[in-house]
This record gives sequence, C-alpha cells and structure tokens, in this order.
Amino acid sequence: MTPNSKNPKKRTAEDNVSFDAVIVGAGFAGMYMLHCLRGMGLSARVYEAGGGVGGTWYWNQYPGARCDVESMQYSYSFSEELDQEWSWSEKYSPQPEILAYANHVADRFNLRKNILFDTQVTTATFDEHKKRWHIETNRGDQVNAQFCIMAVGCLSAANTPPFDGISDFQGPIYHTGEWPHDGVNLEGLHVGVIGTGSSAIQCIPIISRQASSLTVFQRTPNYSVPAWNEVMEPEYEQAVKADYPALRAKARARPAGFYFPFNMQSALDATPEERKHQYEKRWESGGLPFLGAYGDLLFEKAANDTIAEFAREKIRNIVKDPITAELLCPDNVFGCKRLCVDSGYFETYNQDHVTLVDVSKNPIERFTNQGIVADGVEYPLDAIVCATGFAAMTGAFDKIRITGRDGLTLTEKWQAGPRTYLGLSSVGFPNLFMITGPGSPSVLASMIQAIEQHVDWMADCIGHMRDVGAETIEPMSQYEDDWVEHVNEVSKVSLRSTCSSWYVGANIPGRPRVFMPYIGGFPIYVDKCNEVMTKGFEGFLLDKVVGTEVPPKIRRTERWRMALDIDVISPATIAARRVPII
Ligand code: N01
Repeated sequence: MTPNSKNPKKRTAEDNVSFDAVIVGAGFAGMYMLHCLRGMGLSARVYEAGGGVGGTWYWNQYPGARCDVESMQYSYSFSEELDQEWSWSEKYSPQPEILAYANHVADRFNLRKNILFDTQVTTATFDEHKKRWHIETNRGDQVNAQFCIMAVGCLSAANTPPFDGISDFQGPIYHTGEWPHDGVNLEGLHVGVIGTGSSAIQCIPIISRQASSLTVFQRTPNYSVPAWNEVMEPEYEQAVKADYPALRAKARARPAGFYFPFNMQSALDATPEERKHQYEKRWESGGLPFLGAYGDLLFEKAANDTIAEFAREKIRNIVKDPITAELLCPDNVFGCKRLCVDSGYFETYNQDHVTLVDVSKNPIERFTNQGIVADGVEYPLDAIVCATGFAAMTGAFDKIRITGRDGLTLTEKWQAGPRTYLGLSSVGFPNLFMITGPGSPSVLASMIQAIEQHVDWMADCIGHMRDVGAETIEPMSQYEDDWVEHVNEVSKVSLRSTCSSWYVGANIPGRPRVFMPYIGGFPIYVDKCNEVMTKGFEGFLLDKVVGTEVPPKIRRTERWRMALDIDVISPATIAARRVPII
C-alpha cells in the first residue's frame, strides 16, 4: 500500500560509517537541516523512507490535496534568491506544486547527494560509552553519529483503524496519507470514504465527480470554511516579492507564524448585526483567517457559540436535504478540531449519488468482502478510502526504536504522553534533536516557519558545542518538567483543549490524552528559545571541557529575534484571552 519506489535503487548497505549527524526524514525539515549542517562543514546522512523528498507532500497525493496556508507564505524563508526565483500559480498551492518546489530546493542546493531514499530507520541507540548514536535501517545500514536529528514530521504515521473484517474486502483500500503515486482510477466505481477531517473534506468533492456513487462514513462532523482558491495575481506576487522580508517578519510575529489581518475585539462586545457583518465579510474572503474575526473566539465559549452558529447556518443554507444538513452540523467548539478549508465540500452532498452515513452513535461494524456494514446496513463498495488521519505528533517516533540512557526507549518514556524541553529534546536522550517535536508550536504554526526556527536554533546550538568542545547536550529534568507543565497549563486557557481531537491524541483509542503542541503562540515560544540560547543554553547540560566559557554566538537564530509588538502578542494578552491562535 505504501508509495515507496516500485524498484528501490540497489545499493550496498553502509557499514560502520561515521557521520557528524544522521537526519531521519527528507521532508522540509530534514532538507533544511541538511543544508545548514553542510554549510557548517559537518558531515550528514539523511535516511528517507519514501522514494523522494517532500515528506507530507510526497505521501499525501490524494485528489484535491493542497495547502491551506497561502502559497506566498508556505515556503522556506532562508534564501532571498529562492524566494525570488520561485513562482506559485495559485493562492493555495496544490500538492503537486509543493512537491515540485521541494524537488527544486533539493536540486538547487544539491541535497540529494547526502540522502538515501527508500530507507527506513529502524533503531537509534545511544552508546553512553562512546557518546554517539548507533543507527540501523531496514536496508542493513549500520552507522554512527554524534547527533541524531528526527525530522520525521508531525502527521506522518498514517492511522488505519483495525476495522473488523478489513482483510475480507475484495477491492482496494487506500489511505489518503499513503496515496499511490501512479494514480488511482475511481471512475464509475462505488466508493466509500471513511472520515470527515481536512483530508476527506479536500478529496470528497473530487471523488464525487469520478465515482458512480460515493458513501461518506462520518463519525464527527467538522467545521469548514470555503477556500475561494484562485489563480495567483501577478500584481500581488510582485508586491510580496518587492519586500519579501517584510512579509516574513510580520508572519513570524503572529501567533500562528503566518500573517493575516485579525481583529482583537471581543465577539461579545459586538452587536449581533456587527458580528454577522464581520463573519460574512470573512466568510467571503475565506480560509483559516476566518477564525481571526474576533480575539476571544478560542477562549470564551459564549463568543465561540456565535461563530459556530454562523457556520452551522451556512451549512444549512448550502445543503438542501435538511436531515443531511443537520448531520453535517458540528455541535462542538468552532475551531477546536483543526478548522478545515474546502472547495465545494458541503455542496457535494446535494448530488443524488452522494450519501452521508452517520457512524457517531454506532461505529462501523465491519468490512465484508464487498463493502462496509454500519448500523446493520451493508453498503456495497468497489473501493474504500480511509481518510482516517494520523497517530499525530508521536506516531512517527514510535515507529523507530529509539533507546537513550540506561536502555530506556522514547516510547516507554512517553507512555503517559510526550515529555520534552521546548519540543526540541528529551531528558535521557543526549544529542537527539526533534524538529517540531511535541511541546513546540509545530502544527499550530505555519509548518515551514516552525521548521526553520527549530533548525536554525539547532544549528546554532551545534555550532556552540563545537566552539566550547562539548560532546553532548541534554536537557535537565527540572526544566523539562517545568516546560511540560507550562505546555499543559497554557493549553487549558484555550477552548482547543476541550474536545476529542488529534491534538490531544483522542482520535485513536488507547493513546494518552495530553495536549501535545505548544499553544502559547509562536512568537512567545521563539522568544523563549532565544532567551534559553542567550543565557548559555539554560536548562541544558553540556558535557564540555572545563574552563571553556564562551558565550553562544547567535548566528542563524538572529533572524528570529523579532521585535514583539507587546500590545498585540504577549503573555499578558494571552492571559487576557485576546489572541486569535489559529
Ligand atoms: O485526519 P483527521 P486528516 N471510524 O484526524 C475519522 C492536516 N492536513 O488526515 O473526528 C470512523 O483530521 C475521524 O473521526 P473523529 C491538518 O492539520 C492539512 O483529515 O476522530 N471514522 C475524522 O473525521 C489536519 O487536521 C491539510 O471522530 C474515523 C477523520 O477520520 C491533519 O492533517 C490537508 C475512525 C480523520 O480526520 C489531519 O487531517 C489535510 C473510525 N474508526 C490534512 N477513525 C491542508 O493543509 C478516524 N475517523 C489543507
């Protein structure tokens, strides 16, 4: 089912080779990490499970996949030349174009020569005596490195629920996150889609155009805002490119790491007419900025109720059959689960050949050889699409046996939920870095911004270790404990912590319920990372030569020293519940 290369290139396994760093994953995180480390003169090997670069955008080739952060902001910011030379064709980039961009970056910076594709890292073990990581792959590689850098992605471990009878089904079963690269022909077929998250909401309208019938199995309805995607306006592109650094700086100062106008006013201070006007205006421009209509939407339930009801009214107006419309109306907090952005999703249900099956009260019973049984009814199907999401944030770590000090594995350590210092590293795992790990803004920020900030910090950290002759770095327990507590505390301020989403691991039975990303806002987080660095890596233990007290040199991290607009984004504003964190 996985779209690795059909015929992975034959190669001899690497045996006992030493690198300064091994990087796991060649998505946007792994590629930029490699670029930085090489620029510092370090040797690095990247192992990538897929047959090409691009990570998320390599794997998620399902119909309709596109980014819901605007193209001009969803790209690397480290190279002004790259910014200038690349052009996006649409306001929201489709998956093939983002993948083409990833390939362009790999070629332009000659990254492939250090990447081995179709290779899964299976184990990473810290050798306490040698102070090095020993890494093994499914292709027989056995290498060692001072640093092991996990660039494994936050949403990369696909979740296919263990439905009863799944192996009985005679037709193909696809997962959106592992979509075959040679295309899937659903023309004229009876297709079932399980799930109504972002991936489903993007692919359902397109599958409906191909299938002779489409049956959607919905456990929880989702809010979705129209994208109103359009061709990139050349004037807009030129205007951005005329001063790209200014847009990047504005984006970095925003809670979600991307820029859009937001309104700091409370929804409850506005009259019903003003609110309706504000919501209509934002609905008409569409996308995630809809949630920036008022400052308190994700903090005050009464405020949230107003936007939730507005969105439900939209669904009722779009979907003609009142029973289907009601089934599609969520009754939970608006934006609690990740807000979806769509192109004609709700309209899809007005077609006669599209059926919505509610599996909220009675779950899918089983798969049979020719379909799915739900609530005692068998739905005959030729093909099934599982748009059932991911073991978010920690799932990709769990796929590798990562063993730190005293034989403790990361999975064991994280049994009750992930524990990290700043989402960058974890006690007991020296020199293991995590790019956008749990406990960092990660999925609550524009991913490429979050990735670059982490990589720049790590590169400066490694540079400092070289300056002072340190062999290892590891967080101290007290600092990790305090950070984990802070991540939990700050999550309680937001209504986001109140529902069963993948943010809290609730989408998969048996996972610990912990709010995993840091919701305090990207700039506050960045400021904290900068402070830790300026204070000589406060909270970290560096095993270094005594007497080598050299203040850290702020090199790459310099560009993240944003001037915070204290009136807009500060701990006080967050505490006052006035920041639209998307
Ligand atoms: O996954 P999801 P996704 N029986 O977990 C349902 C990013 N993304 O791949 O809500 C029946 O959101 C599940 O039901 P429930 C984005 O951050 C971005 O869609 O758990 N149903 C849910 O409806 C996004 O949030 C973009 O009750 C079952 C669905 O499957 C994240 O990726 C595009 C089930 C899973 O939804 C994940 O999105 C796509 C079961 N046993 C994704 N198990 C863009 O940038 C699960 N479900 C546009």
